[in-house]
Amino acid sequence: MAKKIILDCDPGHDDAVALLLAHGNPEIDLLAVTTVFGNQTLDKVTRNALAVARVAGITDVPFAAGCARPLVREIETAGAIHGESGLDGPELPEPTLALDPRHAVDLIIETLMTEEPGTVTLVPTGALTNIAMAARKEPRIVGRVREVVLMGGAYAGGNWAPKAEFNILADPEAAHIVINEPWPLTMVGLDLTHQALATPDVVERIAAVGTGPARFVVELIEFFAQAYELNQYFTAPPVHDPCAVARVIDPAAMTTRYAPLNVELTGTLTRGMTVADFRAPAPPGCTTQVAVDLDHTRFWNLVIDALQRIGG
Ligand SMILES: [Ca+2]
Repeated sequence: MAKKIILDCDPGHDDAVALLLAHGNPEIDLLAVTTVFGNQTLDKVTRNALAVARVAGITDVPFAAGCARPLVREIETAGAIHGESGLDGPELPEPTLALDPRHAVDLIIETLMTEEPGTVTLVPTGALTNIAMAARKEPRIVGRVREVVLMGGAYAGGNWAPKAEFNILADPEAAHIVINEPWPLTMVGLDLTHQALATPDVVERIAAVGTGPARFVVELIEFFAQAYELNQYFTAPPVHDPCAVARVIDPAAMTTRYAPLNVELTGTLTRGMTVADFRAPAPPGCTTQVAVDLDHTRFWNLVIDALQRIGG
């Protein structure tokens, strides 16, 4: 049976790859795509999501725009990594899909309250504002979600601050809400996604698919590679967000570890840090896992297989 997911994203180069993977993989039933500010402003990332929908040939999935700013802090975007559009590099097609009129928070709630309890996985790959708002507006969703598999955070080091990852630092209070709800939650953080490098052999394999969507991904990765080389000294860029989708498709593509997890809200140097407690085996009933090791080949095989299935 296909695994039902809601992808809550801020495209974003790696969000675009996550969306293509979710659409192209036959084991995923993509119920909805929701957008949140983050890599760029809400207007830009929403337009980008609809442009990627056109590239992927997605016509039957509702796309809804969500929160335009964090719960407490001021908005900060990631133009240095994703460019002025949020998806610089390839030429973006004019969207053909119309935006769903509902707010993302309402679409998330309505989907979870309609689907069979325990069947829908939330896959947030941006700031956690929409998910936190949904949990506060309709607390019953917490018991109905199968799992939250989020890209964000890190238990070792950060990227937007020495100890904080961008998605969590973008809205630490929202992350605090989401991580402290009792739903099963897997944090696919930088510890894992920095292993998802688009190495030259990977880019060659994607190019060899030879389709429009594959060329689109190659152009995304080329821009992303330059940005990561300039900003963070990577020789091949980490493609974070599809790792969360891959975890839902094929849990064995990565190892995880149960650990109590929380978010630092008040640290003067560490605000937005995700703190995992590895000092002892996780206590009984611990609901939070963190991703540790990625099977690089298995992960990229999933992405390439999805592109082959999408065709075009
Ligand atoms: Ca993202």
